[in-house]
Amino acid sequence: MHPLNIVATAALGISLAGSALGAVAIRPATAVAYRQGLYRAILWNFVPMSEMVRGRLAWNHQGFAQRAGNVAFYSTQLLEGFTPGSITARSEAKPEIWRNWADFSAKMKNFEDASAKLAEISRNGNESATKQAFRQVAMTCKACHDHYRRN
Ligand code: ASC
Repeated sequence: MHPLNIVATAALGISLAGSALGAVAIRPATAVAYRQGLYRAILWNFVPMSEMVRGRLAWNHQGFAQRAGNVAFYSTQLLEGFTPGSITARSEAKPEIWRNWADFSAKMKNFEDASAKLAEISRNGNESATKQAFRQVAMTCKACHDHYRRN
């Protein structure tokens, strides 16, 4: 394929995936790679926050707030990556996600809301309030993983 055609195809895929017409054929492997990329980016930011909360890394209020903002931003982009039935050998997603979509998306919303709250609270710089809000976010991670992630 001509390189410009590849660019055009990619642009079309992105614009349609972002629209309400989610029926466009996105390969499962593409969706899995997209959401795993986001989860890795979230983890990249989450681990240093976790280390600060546990006192294993020096408390850095600005660094924490920056990472919390990153997680809040990424969190809002996860759900669209769960295109219907997109499971591959690499995926840790369980089919229960699509059988319980209302519950899954509500749990995802809890993660988004808790992350937004953490980003806001951490900007204010109160260490104990930030730690408390971080634990709330971690619980929303776990709530989903317990039901909808393999392993
Ligand atoms: C992590 C991680 C998760 C969450 C979860 C919070 O660091 O990899 O999946 O935190 O364990 O309970």
